[in-house]
Amino acid sequence: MEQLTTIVGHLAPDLDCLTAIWILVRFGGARNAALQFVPAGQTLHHRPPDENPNIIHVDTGGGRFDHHRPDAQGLCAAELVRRSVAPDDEALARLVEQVNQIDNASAPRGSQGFFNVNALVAGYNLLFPNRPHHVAYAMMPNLDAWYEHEQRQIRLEKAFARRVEFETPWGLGIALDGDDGCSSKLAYRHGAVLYAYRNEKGWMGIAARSRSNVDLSPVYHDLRIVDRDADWYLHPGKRMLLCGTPKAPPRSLSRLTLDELVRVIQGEALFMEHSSPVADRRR
Ligand SMILES: [Mn+2]
Repeated sequence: MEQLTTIVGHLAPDLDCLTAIWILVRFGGARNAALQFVPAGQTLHHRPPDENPNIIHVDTGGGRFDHHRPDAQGLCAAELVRRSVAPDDEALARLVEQVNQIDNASAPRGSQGFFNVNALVAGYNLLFPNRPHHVAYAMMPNLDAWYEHEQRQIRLEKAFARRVEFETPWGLGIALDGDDGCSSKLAYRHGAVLYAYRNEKGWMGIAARSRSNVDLSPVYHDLRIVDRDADWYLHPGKRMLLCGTPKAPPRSLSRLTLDELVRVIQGEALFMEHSSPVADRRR
């Protein structure tokens, strides 16, 4: 029978404290831990912080998972817990790196007006001022979702190594096969003006940089000829051309390969249809 763990954080828990608790619960085998909250800096029942291995203090009490001590400058409680519990988890490292920047107030400025994860935590503390454990439980699925996001970023970056670069009338195009379909930002950062993808579900899309003069109307026109049964959707802005997204799963998938889509973007659609209609070749 597992000894019940108690995790102790501080009142009005902040992002760092909440992340430290979440890591212990999700990665540290403390799934059924009880949560306690004390005034910041204190410990449970004023005992030494690391006296009982089943009572774990985070972000308070001056113990091993509290960064408010001289030898933990520049760290945060979540980082101390991460190093101890899951040092090799890349997605977690990325998440905690951002928590650390936020906690040490070195987050990039200029986005103060936008709602962010710190504001979310503040909102939960406003909702539950006397129930810090509610704040902690409310943040768990948010941190889970953040972790999923970081995992996908890593998958996208790995997939990006397999990218195909091609010429378009507007500049560099990048095509990517079999990814999660959302690495347009990576492509733009790499200098592309246009990004084409096909994911493992067969959903395809073309996206162009927002500050560009790309007009995908002619590509849409050609797709309606060579890929006429597919559910292509041209966004009113003319810079997005989609056949299947999680928001709008297609009734009818494209029959094109990614290479063929690239050729359509490059204006070779007529040639493709002339030589042998794509739909017939696929059977
Ligand atoms: Mn704190």
